[in-house]
Amino acid sequence: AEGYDFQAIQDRWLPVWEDLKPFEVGAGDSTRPKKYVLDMFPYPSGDLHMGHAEAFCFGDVLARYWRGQGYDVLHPIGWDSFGLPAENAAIKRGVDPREWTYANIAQQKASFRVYAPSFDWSRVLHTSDPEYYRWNQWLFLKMYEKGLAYRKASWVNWDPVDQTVLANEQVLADGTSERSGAMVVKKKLTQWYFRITDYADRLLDDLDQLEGKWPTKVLNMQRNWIGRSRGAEVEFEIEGRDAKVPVFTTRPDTLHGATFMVVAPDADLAAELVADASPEVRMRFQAYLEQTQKQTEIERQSTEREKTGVFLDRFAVNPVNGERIPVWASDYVLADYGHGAIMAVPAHDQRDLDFARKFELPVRVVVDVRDADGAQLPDPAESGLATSGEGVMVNSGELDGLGKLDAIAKAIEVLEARGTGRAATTYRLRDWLISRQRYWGTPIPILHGADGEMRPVDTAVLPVELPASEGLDLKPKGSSPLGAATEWATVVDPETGETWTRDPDTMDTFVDSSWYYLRFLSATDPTQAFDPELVNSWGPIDQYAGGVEHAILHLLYSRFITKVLHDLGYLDFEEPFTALLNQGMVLQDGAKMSKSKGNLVEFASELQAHGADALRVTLAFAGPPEDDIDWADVSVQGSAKFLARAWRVADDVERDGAPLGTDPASGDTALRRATHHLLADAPGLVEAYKFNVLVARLMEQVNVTRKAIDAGAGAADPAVRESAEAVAMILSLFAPYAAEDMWAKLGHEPTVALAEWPKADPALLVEDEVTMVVQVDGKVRDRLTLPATVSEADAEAAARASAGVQRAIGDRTIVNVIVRVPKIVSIATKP
Ligand code: ANZ
Repeated sequence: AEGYDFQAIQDRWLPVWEDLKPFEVGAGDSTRPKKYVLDMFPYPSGDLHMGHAEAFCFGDVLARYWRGQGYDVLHPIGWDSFGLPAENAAIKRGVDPREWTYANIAQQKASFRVYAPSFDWSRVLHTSDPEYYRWNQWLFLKMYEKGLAYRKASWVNWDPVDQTVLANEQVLADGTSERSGAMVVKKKLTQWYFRITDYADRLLDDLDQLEGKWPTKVLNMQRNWIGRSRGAEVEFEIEGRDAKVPVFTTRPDTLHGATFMVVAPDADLAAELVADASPEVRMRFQAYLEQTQKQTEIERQSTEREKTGVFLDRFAVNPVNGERIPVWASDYVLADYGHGAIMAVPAHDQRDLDFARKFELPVRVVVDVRDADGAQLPDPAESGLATSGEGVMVNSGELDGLGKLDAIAKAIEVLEARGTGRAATTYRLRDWLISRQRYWGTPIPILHGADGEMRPVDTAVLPVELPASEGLDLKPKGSSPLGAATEWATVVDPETGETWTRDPDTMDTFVDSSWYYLRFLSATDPTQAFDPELVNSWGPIDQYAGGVEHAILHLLYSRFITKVLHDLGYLDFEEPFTALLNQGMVLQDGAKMSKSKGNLVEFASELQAHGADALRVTLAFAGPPEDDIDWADVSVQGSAKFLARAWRVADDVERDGAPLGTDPASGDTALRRATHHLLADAPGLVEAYKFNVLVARLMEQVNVTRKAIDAGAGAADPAVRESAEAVAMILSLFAPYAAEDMWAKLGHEPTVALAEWPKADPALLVEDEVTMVVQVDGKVRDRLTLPATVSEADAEAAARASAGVQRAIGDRTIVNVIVRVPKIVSIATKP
């Protein structure tokens, strides 16, 4: 027989699997329990890379595992194929984004086939197919109908390089675009939004259900992103203005200490307040506004920067004490948080104090804050340190003497009684900006009338197909290229003869990926987005796997859309992803791999050189899946050697082993124990994502099996066959080709992937050896190490033979022996 040859094995099994299609799940009429295992679908930006190799390896381990446990497993694959990179690449190379995209998809598909994740290939979807994005449009119209999709003019994040609007989530902490790296600026545009803020509470509260099933880090990132703040809304009268101005505060208890008001320069309110001011004030304000617009949100919130601002020459009235307080504009107040205006309490808020000291505004202490020794903290006006801690209220009328929580409750009560405020909650979360001024996306199915009227496209005529890119200038310019596709954009109503214009914008691709997991249940259904019955029987996703880069955006949007579809009556469940595994990154020499750094490990060449199995085993063995893997530290050759060793065990059994179906009971007990311990431990290891530990256990098992072959009756021992079968089944999670070949050598039909794992025999799991105590007349005289299965007679004999016991008995006569195997032997004597 030849040795282990990964290439020959791949060539042998790939066609068999393609023929068998073992991972296609049927119409759902099986009575077996179901698991839905999903890997975040790839973006077709080229061939697959090592990051894909890792992510899809882990997702596949889980999918294959559940099949081995007797589940029907749905494990589909699709492509997230709309989006900017396709368009940018197309612009650069002058090719059609469609062609570029589908060529990449074809390449990735070909690589996947060899890499062999256990996908159900009958359900493939591409979000850029009209058959898919038609349902994005359907979803949009459902949201529009419910008032959850709306248009508004607002300041948006503008990427001056890509010339497109970005969601807040796409602006990095340093104020640059996640896509182009350009410094993001603000621009006022009319855009489409999804009203995700209506769902803020549910999106936050339901995270508690995912505790222990999602990484804690991701749960916290979601919580911070939603950023719920509880407090009050307080209405301030502004002299010379009819409507009162609301502010949001988390500290209504400090209202008596509010000595001025600050408005965001870029809030509409600021412009309105200076409209009738002197030319000098207006000019100063205008200059300040322009300066503000150059700052990023991060810079504006920085506590390091010296405070700046302009007095608006207006006064507000503090509703609790009637005091007249000046109104300023400053960039540390953000236009789109709370109400874009604040009551400033300099004694107890550091930003306000810095501002008050800079512009010489009054500071009034209203909370008596003390240090640990009970000493009063220094006056903030002098120390420059605001006292934000807890204390007892002072200078605050009816609040005096109260502690923080009581004072907050009382303040809200007073405000409510006077009709000048109420309890309120604010969120950091903003509505989801979904329109993009780019070509390669889902057209927004809205028509605009000459008079500005909007009208949804009739769902019966969906999809609104993207026009061909030919003849369109795809270069970013701030308005969608689709606007120039005149023929496409112009729609004449056949009944009225009126002319309507199509909305030229396309949807954020996060819309596409927010519900794709539902489409896999009905991937080819031309009549509906998804079949609610199928979705409810398979969903929610039992196991989701993918990169931590999606910890906020994609997961939040999917959770939101799931809740919307639940509310619309389509889904029984409200959370899409029951469990989440985030894999680490594949690095090289401690750094992220990239072409420009020259440290790129090409997936295709690794696959070519080592084969799918060795790559997958290497990725699984490298460490806990959540950790980063440094490709410089791993040994693919080591994995290949292990696979060869495992394969040779089956090869030996094929030649000289016990025949298929031999009862293993007569086999070597030590080897059987090892096998059954492995079978017993494997499920827990997979479910705890300890894939590396399980691979190590497989290595151990192969070693003890080899030793048993060398030392004992060769491969003929039925315990060797039993071990080889267990190894093949468990190894199939990591090395499907080698495992299949072993399975065939062991006399089984393909495929090992559908073989149900045997349960461990509890009798073989008990400890091999135990410590038995021997007492003489109630005193412990010896401790003996004996097999756990020792017989009563053998136990008694061993006890009597013990030197310590014999010494204790001496010349006395034994009158009684009580044997309780395997724990104790108790001997009674008399003189
Ligand atoms: C008075 C006050 C007194 C405040 C005090 C804090 C401490 P979080 O917790 O982040 O929600 N604020 C409100 N709207 C703002 C805006 N648009 N831009 C900048 N700051 C704004 O913060 C809420 C607090 O941030 C609010 O409570 C308000 O200042 C400020 F001792 O009101 B506070």
